[in-house]
Amino acid sequence: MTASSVPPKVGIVMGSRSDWDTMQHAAQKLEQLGVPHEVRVVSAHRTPDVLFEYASSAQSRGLRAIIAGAGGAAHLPGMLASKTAVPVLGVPVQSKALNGMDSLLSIVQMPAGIPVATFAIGNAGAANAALFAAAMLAFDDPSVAAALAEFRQRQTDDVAGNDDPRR
Ligand code: RP5
Repeated sequence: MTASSVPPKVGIVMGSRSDWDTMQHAAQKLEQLGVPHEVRVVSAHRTPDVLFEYASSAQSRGLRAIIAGAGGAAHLPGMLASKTAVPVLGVPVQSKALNGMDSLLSIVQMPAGIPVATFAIGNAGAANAALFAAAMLAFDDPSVAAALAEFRQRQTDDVAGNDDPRR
């Protein structure tokens, strides 16, 4: 069974199709680790009713984490978090006008009471949000724990095996 043919445990959502270039890095990591996930475009300001429905049904559909990427005035992660108890991991997408500083500050500066875990701007943030979601699931999913451990070991071996930058 592939990760995409079982009920999703992680939702990847983004404010626009234009965010996919960034958010595909989260999907790739979850795919590699065998974490069942879904991908949706849900816009806080263009499709607010879809956002409310997505967030309010997330827990009952079995989602254990939502990775939310948005750029500019990036209110998607905070609005999702306001409507669900499922942990929201925010990814600031690199915007054209302000290089993602706007996205980062919009996501990270949540007032006390509704937390959003915030990751780095861009591709690294998307990949790390997926690794973080997998680490959350790994506590009670031995296959995800094993995949994560293997990924980290491979990464360590790759660096240790190529430690002379001239080669
Ligand atoms: C945000 O506005 C999206 O998350 C995206 O990063 C940004 C630009 O959206 P598009 O104009 O490319 O659809 O809502």
